[in-house]
Amino acid sequence: MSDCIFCKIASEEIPSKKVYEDEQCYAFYDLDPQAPTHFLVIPKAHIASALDINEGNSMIVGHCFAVIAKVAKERGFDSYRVVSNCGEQAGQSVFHLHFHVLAGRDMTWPPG
Ligand code: DGP
Repeated sequence: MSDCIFCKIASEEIPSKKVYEDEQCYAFYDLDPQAPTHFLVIPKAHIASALDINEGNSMIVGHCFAVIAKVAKERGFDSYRVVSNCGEQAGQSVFHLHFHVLAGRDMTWPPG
């Protein structure tokens, strides 16, 4: 989508600190880290939020989670949190589906 900041990051039109890339997804460090390690995994295809996941595009979501596990293993994480804020009330500020991956500190629950 032409005016989507995460589409522009995935196409490297806007620079980011890349963590991982393949044909289907892109991972990069969050601009405003909430943990010692905090990166985002996004599908390259524009999906606005988790509310827009359906039978036709859900394979990419599974792929994103496989990438998260691969990067976590490579980095030796044995504990991490994956978060996807869906909708403004839940804290979503960028409307391109993304998975926050947070690691390196104790996490609280409920998240607040
Ligand atoms: P959310 O609020 O759940 O929609 O998360 C959006 C995250 O994206 C937020 O933690 C900050 C991050 N972010 C927003 N714009 C940029 C950007 O231009 N570059 C990077 N690296 N991160 C961004």
